Amino acid sequence: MTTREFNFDGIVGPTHNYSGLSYGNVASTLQKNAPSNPRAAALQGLEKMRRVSTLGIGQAVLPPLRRPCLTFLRRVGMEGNDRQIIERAAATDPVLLAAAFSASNMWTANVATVSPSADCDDGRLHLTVANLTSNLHRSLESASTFRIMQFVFADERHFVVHPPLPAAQAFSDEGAANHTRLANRIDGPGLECFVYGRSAMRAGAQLPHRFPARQTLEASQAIARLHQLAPARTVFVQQNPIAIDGGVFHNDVIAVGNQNTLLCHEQAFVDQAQTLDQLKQQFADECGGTLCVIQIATKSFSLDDAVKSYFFNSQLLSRADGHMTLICPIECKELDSARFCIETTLDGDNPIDQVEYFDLRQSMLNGGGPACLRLRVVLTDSQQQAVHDGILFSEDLYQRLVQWVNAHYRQRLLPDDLRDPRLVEEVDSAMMELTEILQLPQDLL
Ligand code: SUG
Repeated sequence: MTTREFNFDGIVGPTHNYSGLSYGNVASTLQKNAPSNPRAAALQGLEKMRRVSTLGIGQAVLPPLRRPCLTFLRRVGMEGNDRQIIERAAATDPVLLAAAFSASNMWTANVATVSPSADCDDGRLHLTVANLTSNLHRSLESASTFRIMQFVFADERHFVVHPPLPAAQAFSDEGAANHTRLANRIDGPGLECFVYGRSAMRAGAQLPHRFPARQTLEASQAIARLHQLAPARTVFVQQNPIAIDGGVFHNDVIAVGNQNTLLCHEQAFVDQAQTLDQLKQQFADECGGTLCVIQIATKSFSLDDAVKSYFFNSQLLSRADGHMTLICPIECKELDSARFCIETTLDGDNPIDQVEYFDLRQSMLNGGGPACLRLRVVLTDSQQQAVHDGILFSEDLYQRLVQWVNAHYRQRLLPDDLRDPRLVEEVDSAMMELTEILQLPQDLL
């Protein structure tokens, strides 16, 4: 074994539903109150993990969080026993109930930012759990995620797990969805590119008018300090506010990078030409070699189509032969302009020579494509041994999880069903069994 990229995918939770909770996320808003199929959602995610693991990429799973989050409902004044709390929340404020039930930690690209040990001054891998303060339902993830990450990456000789940044607007952080690591060699030092939507303290920056900018510059800078990154190998780039207003609520909806390749839309960044030149120069100076930038022009692929198809939310993976595969959502196959982009990318002079399509519609309808469902973690040989091994993907784990999903998950769920007391019982028994399958302590979930 050598240094490898692992993809930690979130197992979609049994309460996956469409409550329209994410303003600025077009799919989430359009899908509000439609029925979801949690079983199909979880199986679609597992299918993708299975395929990725056969491409030679490391694959691991992260568990769903126990829902509803009753501690939250109690903190906002819903009193009584568990059942009464749910009834009260349903009667007084169903949005709070939906937040408490959300399965949103399935999008693990948002749960943390990870810097591999080759980039960090102390030679350990650093991981900062995201506070996700931009949306109420997502902010409820961070405390539990922190405990899970501390358990999974427990060995302090190899890993440093930082708690979420202070839960203030100035430090609003959405994790790896706004962070790309570029490197010439996977085990060499990389260029860490942080993309922010706004600055909390600096006046004068261009801002979106319609939708909120979730990531702040101050959060990204704090993470770079915590991770002990060398300033020469760290870049802070502003996301184009026009893109945010067009529904690009995270940078990974408009750009994806892998090793020496960056694939992005023409409208991804502020001062794009200058930004890309700077990235190329720093890459050459700090990583050695040439950064291959594939820029897709607006005239052949509109911002709207990028958001509709989620082409840039594809996973870009290096295979053992040195070439790269794109794992695209099936929606890309169904849109002429996206297909055209894929064909020209495959034909171009760049490392990408293969594409595979996946049906992830259940997640896509809430604004989460292939790349949203995974957190990338580059692990050295000895770090791989140190990670909790109950979550490492194998054919056996896949089979057990499929069986578990089929036994416990509903095939239809409406936001209105969240008040059904039987749902809580179903989730509890599912989570109990999952802790056994993944060899996790019972009180972790
Ligand atoms: O934060 N959707 C998620 C989607 C996250 C996608 N992640 C990345 N781009 N990396 C979000 O907006 C919808 C929940 C609802 O409406 O029920 C939601 O949270």
